[in-house]
Amino acid sequence: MKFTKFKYFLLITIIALTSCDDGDIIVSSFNFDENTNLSLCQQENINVLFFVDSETNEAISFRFPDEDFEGTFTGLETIQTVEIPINSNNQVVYRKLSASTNGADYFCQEVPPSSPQVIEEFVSTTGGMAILEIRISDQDDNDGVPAELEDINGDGNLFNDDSDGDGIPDFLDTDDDNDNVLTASEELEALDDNGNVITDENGDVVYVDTDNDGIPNYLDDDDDGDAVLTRNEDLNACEDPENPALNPDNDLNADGLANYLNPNITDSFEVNVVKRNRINRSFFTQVIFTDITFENQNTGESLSFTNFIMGRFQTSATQDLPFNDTVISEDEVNNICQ
Ligand SMILES: [Ca+2]
Ligand SMILES: [Ca+2]
Ligand SMILES: [Ca+2]
Ligand SMILES: [Ca+2]
Repeated sequence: MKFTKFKYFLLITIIALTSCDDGDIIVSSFNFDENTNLSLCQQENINVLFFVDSETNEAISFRFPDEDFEGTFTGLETIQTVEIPINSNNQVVYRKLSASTNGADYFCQEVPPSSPQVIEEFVSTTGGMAILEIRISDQDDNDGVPAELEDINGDGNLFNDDSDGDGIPDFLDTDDDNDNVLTASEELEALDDNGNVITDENGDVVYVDTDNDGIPNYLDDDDDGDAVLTRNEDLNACEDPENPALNPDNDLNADGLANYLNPNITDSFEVNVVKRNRINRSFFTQVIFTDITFENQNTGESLSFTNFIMGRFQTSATQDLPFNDTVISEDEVNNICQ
């Protein structure tokens, strides 16, 4: 038999009532929905998404071997749907337990503990599909420039603005001009003589533009306009050759100003690499099963669902962009001091 998520609570309640006539203690509800907060644990290459309801002592888990499940998050650009067939390797297990348990303790070990006891168990049979819809719920470079102001062409699409052409859109780029001075250190608000923040005709903040070339410093790869790239005004980059600093901001001249902001100092040292672009991203994964059948391990009774929503899994990670081999390696950075 098949029924939708709207009906399964009612139907299982009927089963429960019917079964009680036989003297069985069946109290399952399968009461999970899109807001059920799932956790993930990993054993070797096995992933387990799980949830334990501490009030009803119901536990649901989805075990699936996938060596690179976390890699899905690393390379994710917008949204991705992962489909996993349900079979003897990829199983969904529903359990009613005799007492409460810490889900991580219960699921994240090779052999589940003998206590609490399993009162009732349904295991998925072969057939049907797990659908993991993964999307980015939050990402920002937190560089101090509001995301809407990093929409340089103003078309409402944050992904097609890449001022320095490094493949990382400005709103995710911690160094928007690739000059090795992080935007967070460069996007200084311009102040008038009274110390008030200057705004343009739209009311937007005006940022400091040292060489007055119309390009604010955080988007200008030659901030002082002396024809030496800011990235190469990093004379002390190799003070510690094992750990190149990549920071033009700490090359101060006698007046206390950094060389890259002083057009009278044009000494240069070639630095042909850029800092890593490291940001925090959050992900939201909705876990749904389609055309899935569960079998009661004691009675053999089966339950089928057209759509069974297990819940949602949320995680966040610190990641280096862009997601290809143009990410600067430690070797490349060290080579500038050879
Ligand atoms: Ca940025
Ligand atoms: Ca910069
Ligand atoms: Ca700059
Ligand atoms: Ca310069």
